[in-house]
Amino acid sequence: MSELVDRISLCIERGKVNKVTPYPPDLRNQEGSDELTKQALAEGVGPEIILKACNDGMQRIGERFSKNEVFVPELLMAAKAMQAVMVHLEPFFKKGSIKAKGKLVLGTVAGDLHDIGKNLVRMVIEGNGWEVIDLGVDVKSAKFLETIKNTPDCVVGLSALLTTTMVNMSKTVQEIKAQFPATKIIVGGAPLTMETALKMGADSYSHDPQGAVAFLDKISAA
Ligand code: B1M
Repeated sequence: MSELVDRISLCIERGKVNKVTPYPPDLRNQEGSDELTKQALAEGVGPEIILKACNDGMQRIGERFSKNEVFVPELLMAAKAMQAVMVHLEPFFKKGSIKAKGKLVLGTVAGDLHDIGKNLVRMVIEGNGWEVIDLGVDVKSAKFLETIKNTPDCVVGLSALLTTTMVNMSKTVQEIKAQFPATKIIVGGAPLTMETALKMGADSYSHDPQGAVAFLDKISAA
């Protein structure tokens, strides 16, 4: 079983999506993250274990990218392999209650195209009974402001993966707080900390989806 999980992790790192994709050439005709995830779930491997293996694979490809051993195309293939896994994991995260506890307006901030983490956050939050309005990636402040205007009492979640887009996140937080001071904002993403989050004016920060759920549930209980 652990061999299967290790193979999924390797598929993420190497960007192997499924058996028919020719990339990477040395894994040609071998099963990819798609088939292996299906098989692992059928054999009773928990979705959290699969997710952890994927994150480890992402971590390794990220480190190799930092060392200039791989480049953007390899990152893109890793992202594709991860998306193939998420299709299978989504139903497990989405098993939630029926009546929504509240609404979260979620998006990756302007200039930032990373959405794997944001999509995971969405799945876990939806699975915990919140309705999520997902604005996607590269979301400008104006789009957040317009959506908040049309969604009274919503909470806002912002994601950023780049050090450079933290500036845009900060700008978005400030613009939201200027127009809608009562709107609660939670931010997340690898380059952030609670300190940077509070400094930009957000109400909270979480380094994982579960922390975001805890924050939202505290708001809905208040
Ligand atoms: Co890029 N990338 N990337 N990338 N990429 C990183 C982030 C990087 C750390 C790689 C590295 O150098 N080691 C680096 C950023 C360095 C920095 O600024 N600190 C980097 C870079 C530099 C870039 C480009 C600039 C490369 C270039 O073009 N030269 C470029 C920027 C494009 C842009 O956005 N404008 C770029 C592009 C890409 C791809 C498009 C190829 C692809 C993304 C595809 C996609 O998302 N659809 C990509 C990928 C795949 C990565 C890595 C390898 C993996 C990211 C990921 O999906 N992780 C990444 C290296 C790494 O992270 N190890 C890297 C898995 C995911 C589950 O984790 O996203 O952290 P994460 O989400 C977590 C938490 O952060 C948290 O919960 C999630 C689930 O646990 N979280 C929240 C996230 N949002 C939250 C919100 C919350 C709460 C928690 O509340 C609202």
